Amino acid sequence: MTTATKHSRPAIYFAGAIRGGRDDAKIYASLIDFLQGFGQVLTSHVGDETLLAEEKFLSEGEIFQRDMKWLAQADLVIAEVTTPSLGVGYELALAEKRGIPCFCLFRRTSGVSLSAMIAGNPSFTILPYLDQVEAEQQLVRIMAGFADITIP
Ligand code: 6K6
Repeated sequence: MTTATKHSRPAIYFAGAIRGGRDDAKIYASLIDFLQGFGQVLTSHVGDETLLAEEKFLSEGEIFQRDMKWLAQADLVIAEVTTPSLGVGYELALAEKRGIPCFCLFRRTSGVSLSAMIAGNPSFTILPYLDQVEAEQQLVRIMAGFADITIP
């Protein structure tokens, strides 16, 4: 388990595919909802199913600058990596370089072959899961390392 400074509301950068594909948007939303019980999710819009329609209100440069500002504030990154995404890969690489702990949720029955650049990177903790219940069990264990909570 990663040793980290514990906060009452750790800042969580949740990463999930946007232009990489929105098939898992509902899953992201459920995971974000759950994580909000443990800390502040800086990127809750990643689970918003209307996100792509709203993109026109921000330039790509503004989206990039805003996300980079949030990443700099993050205590940890939790990425759902089942749907491959260039943006998520970029965020993970940057977080790794900055020493921010990264956890990658991966749906093990998806039939997707996870990139070796993620699966083979010892800096990333891969969290395989089947469904929301299993993902939540994984997340409780992770968040216990960052938030002032007691696991029953
Ligand atoms: C809606 C309203 C404002 O901006 C939007 C849409 N675009 C994005 N908004 C926020 N974060 C984004 C946006 N596009 C990509 N990202 C970041 O890259 C997110 O933090 C995701 O984790 C990741 C997704 O990358 P792609 O390559 O799948 O788009």
